[in-house]
Formats: sequence, structure tokens, C-alpha cells
Amino acid sequence: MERLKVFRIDLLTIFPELFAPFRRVGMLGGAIEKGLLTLEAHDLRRFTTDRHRSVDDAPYGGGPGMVMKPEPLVTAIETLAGPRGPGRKARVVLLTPQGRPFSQPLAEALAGESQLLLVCGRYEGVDQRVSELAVDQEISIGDYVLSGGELPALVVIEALVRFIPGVLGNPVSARDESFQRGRLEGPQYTRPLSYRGLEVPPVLRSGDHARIQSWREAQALERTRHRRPDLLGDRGDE
Ligand code: JFE
Repeated sequence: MERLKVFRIDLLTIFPELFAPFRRVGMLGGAIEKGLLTLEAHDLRRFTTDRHRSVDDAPYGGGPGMVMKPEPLVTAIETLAGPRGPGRKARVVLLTPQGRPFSQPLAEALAGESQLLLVCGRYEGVDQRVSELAVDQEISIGDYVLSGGELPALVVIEALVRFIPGVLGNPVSARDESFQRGRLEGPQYTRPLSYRGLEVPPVLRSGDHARIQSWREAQALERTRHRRPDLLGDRGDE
């Protein structure tokens, strides 16, 4: 019996309760239940030392909103992941709109670590010195501005958990590879055969697996050309 190593993810947030329902359902819930993944959300306010448990302050230079103070974040990160450098226990990732774009290959690379600490900011973001002193990597999940890093952290976790050995009924499915090969999947159908006047394409019921495969490839290519020409290296303006 091959035994698998437990993957550990810690989260740092002022809203740890947000993660509770995601721990219980779906592939993530299954991975935790099977003991393949440990997921723990830590309240940043535990690492404050002042009476009011402050995690934010006004920005130097002025401007709207508040910025997250460095002291609670750096203390928390160093407590949970160890100091930055060779002896560090976990890879520390800050979710931010300024980060490197998240992708399927990056999800696979992160799944190759054994322990992650995902740092979730709020307000207008975190003091730059947190990144410089304590963070290993900054990731963005897309070019839109959310209210904090918690949903981006969940996105990263859901993408990554599929690559943890034993989670998906390994070895990691060919579906993931198809995305990495840079094309969208084509349409999928299940029963009933006819629904509100729309029929399942007859080729899928032909039993001719070579024809089915080439039909699926043509559909995938057509959909990709139409919706995501960038994936094919086209500019999409023809
Ligand atoms: C935080 C905020 C104003 C950020 C320009 C912490 N991909 C992605 N979108 N949004 C985020 C990540 C994200 C992550 C962490 C966050 C947004 N905010 C809000 C407000 C300007 C900002 O950066 C605070």
C-alpha cells in the first residue's frame, strides 16, 4: 500500500469563517476528509498586540481607504511559515491584483510544493514591506479588482487540489492536460437524447470512436477559434 504525503495549506485572513463551507463540500471537502489535505484558516487579529487589534492604517502620501499594517502580517507569516530563506516550512503566496497571472501550469507548480501559506489582504492592499520581507510570490487571479484576497485564495486552492496525488482518482486526469495544450473543450451532452427540441449530435451515438474523437477535436478547435483566438496564437481580428 503506497501512502501519500499530506499537503498542508494555511490561510491568513481577517475572515477565517469564510472558508468553513468550502472545507465541507466537493473535491476540496473530499481531499480533507481523506486526510490528503490539511486546510487551516488563521485569524490575522490573533497576531496583533494593541488593545484595538488593529490590522490597518491610513496610507502615507494620502489617498482613499486604508492599508494593511506590516507588523501583524509579518509576525503571522513568520510564525506560520518560518523566516524567509532556506529553512522556511511553507511557500508564502500573497493574492493581489499586482501579482503574476494565475494559470493551470502555475496551479500544477504550486501543487508540487508540500506546504503553502496563502496571505489574504483586505482594504486597499498591504504595506509593500510585507512583500519585501516575508512573501515568496505574488499571484493575481485576473484583471478585475475584488474586495480582498479570500476568493482568489479559494480559486488557487480549487485549481491546485486537483493535482494533489490521490484526490482525483489519480493519475492526474487528461482533462487538465487538454487545457494546458491550449484549447477549450467542446460541447458535452448527457440524457435525454432530445430536450426542448434540441437533439444530441448523432455522431456521439454512432459508436464510431475514431469519428467521435475527430468530431470532438473539430468542435474544440472551432470553439477556441471563436472564443479564445489568443490560445491559438491568433489576434482574432480577421
Ligand atoms: C486584495 C483592492 C483597491 C486592491 C489595486 C486586498 N485578482 C485579484 N483581484 N483582486 C484581488 C486579486 C485582490 C487581492 C487582495 C484586494 C484585491 N484588495 C482590494 C482595492 C486596490 C487594490 O489593488 C485588497
